[in-house]
Amino acid sequence: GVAEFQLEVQPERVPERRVPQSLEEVDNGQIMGFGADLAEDHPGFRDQAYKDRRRDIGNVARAHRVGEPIPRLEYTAEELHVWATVLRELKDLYPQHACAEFLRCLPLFNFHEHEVPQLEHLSQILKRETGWQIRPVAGLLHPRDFLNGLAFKTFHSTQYIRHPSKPMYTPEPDVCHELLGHVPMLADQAFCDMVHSIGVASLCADDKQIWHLTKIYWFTVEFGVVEEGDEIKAFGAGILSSFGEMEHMHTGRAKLLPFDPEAKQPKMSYKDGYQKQYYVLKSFAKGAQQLRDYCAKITPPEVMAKFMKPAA
Ligand code: HBI
Ligand code: FE
Repeated sequence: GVAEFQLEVQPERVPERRVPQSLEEVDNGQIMGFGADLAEDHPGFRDQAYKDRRRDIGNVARAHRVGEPIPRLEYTAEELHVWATVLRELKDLYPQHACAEFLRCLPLFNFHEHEVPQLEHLSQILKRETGWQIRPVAGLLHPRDFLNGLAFKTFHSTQYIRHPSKPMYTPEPDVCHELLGHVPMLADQAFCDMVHSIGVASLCADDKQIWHLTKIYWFTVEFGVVEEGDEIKAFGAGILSSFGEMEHMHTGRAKLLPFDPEAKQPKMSYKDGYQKQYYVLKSFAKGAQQLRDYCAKITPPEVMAKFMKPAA
């Protein structure tokens, strides 16, 4: 299956300017997906006050500069209610479905129903635990920019919240998905090492390789599961931030595939319901090693040397 995908990178064909040398050079202003007017299938499409609020919060992200603290956002009572509803629904499912690393890291953030957490506070906890940080972003970033951020140990996070009419659904990342799904895992070092390799691999990737990495990201960071004894537990944010996807995983209806970053990647389901297959990791240490090997194959040695610590 490996030969199906051309993994050999031709560095001279990748324009030098495409490789960011610092986080400042990773563009966080080019948003894809839902623009200010949303779209007919977005729950907030007919709600002008929601659109205005989402745009204002997006502008806070646009104005943010690397190195400055992320501005505090005062959430409204209605927004807090959405956060509380989502947290209440999900937190009872974690002991049964979430992986041990998620359960170990979750209490570090002390999420509770009385307050929507502030990105700056969470970013400081991550810096202390793993050296990662959060950078605010106005919406769905271009995959190249999003993946490049990971090379700088930076997770781009939205700061607005989903529409109150559908607390258990969002067609785009929102603060509930980012904080409940992604942030706890980013306090685990082996998980971070794995994600960092995806980021470094993206730096010199051509567009075809970016698409391959997007799928790798999708089937690990968003929808990955990991072996624990004879069970599988979730670590992907798309599972851990979705009541329905967690139940779906538990039914065992989806096909389980061994994680293989070099294989042609499965089909992503983003408009047609739950995933039809999940990748199963043996462990995060093993996954990190697999991704490091993949990354080394498509990344020039000098870029590897600059961005990766030598293997332990
Ligand atoms: N942008 N803000 C944001 N959040 C994501 O999770 C995200 C993104 N852009 C692209 C993306 N995820 C994935 O499709 C992969 O390209 C990484
Ligand atoms: Fe996500």
